[in-house]
Amino acid sequence: MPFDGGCGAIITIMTYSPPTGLARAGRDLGITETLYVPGFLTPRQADAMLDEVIDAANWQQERFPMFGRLVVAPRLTAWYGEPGATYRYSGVDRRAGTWLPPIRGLAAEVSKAVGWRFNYVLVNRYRDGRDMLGWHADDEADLGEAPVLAAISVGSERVFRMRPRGGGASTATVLGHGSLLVMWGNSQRDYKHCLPGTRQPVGERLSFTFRRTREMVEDAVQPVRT
Ligand SMILES: O=C(O)CCC(=O)C(=O)O
Repeated sequence: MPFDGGCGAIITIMTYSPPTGLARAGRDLGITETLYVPGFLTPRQADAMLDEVIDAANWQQERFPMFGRLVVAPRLTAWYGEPGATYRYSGVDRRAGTWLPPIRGLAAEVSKAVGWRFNYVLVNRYRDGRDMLGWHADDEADLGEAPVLAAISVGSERVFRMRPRGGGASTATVLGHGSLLVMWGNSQRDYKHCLPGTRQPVGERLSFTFRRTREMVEDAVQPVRT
C-alpha cells in the first residue's frame, strides 16, 4: 500500500500472499502464513538435486560461539546467491557464492511459483538422524520486515516443528522428498521452528531455504514519486 514517506516521496511497501494456484496445491498446517506443498518437484527432479548438490556444493561445518565455547554445528551448510548478496546470522556475514547451475534453476522455479523473487539460498545438509537444526526464527535484519522464506526438501523425510513464541504446543509436519514449505508475514515474528534429530535410521536430506536479502529488500522499497 502506498504512503507518503515525507518530503513528498511516495513509498511502496511490498506485502506477500501466495498465488492462488500454489495455495490450492498446498496444505494448511494450522499455522497462519505458512503453506506446505508436497510434490513441488517430481521425484526425478528431487533425486537429481540431491545427487548433484551433494557432489558439487562447497560444504562447511560451521562453529558458533555458545556459553563461552565454540560449538560445531550438527549439519553441513553451503550458501549461494546473486552477486553481492550477503546474509548475516549468529554474528557472521555469509557472502553468497556464485549460484551452482542446478540451484540457480531451482531459485528461478521457486521464485516464479511462489511469486516472490529470491536472491539467496542457505543449503542445509543433514547426513543422518544425528544432524539437526535447533529452535530459531529467520528474523535477521538482512531479511527485512516480515520475511518470505521458501524451503525445498530433498532426500529422507524429516519432521519439521513450529511453536508459538508466546508459548503453546508445537506442530509437527513431515517434509517429504521434493516438497516446498513457504513461510511469510508474521511467521518469523510469532513462531520458532526447528528440524529435530531422530533415532530413526534416516539417510541424507538437503533443504534449500530461499531468502531475499537486504540488497533486494531495499530495492523493493522504491520511491515512485519525489
Ligand atoms: O532443514 C529445514 O527444513 C529447516 C531449515 C531452516 O529452518 C533454516 O534454514 O532456517
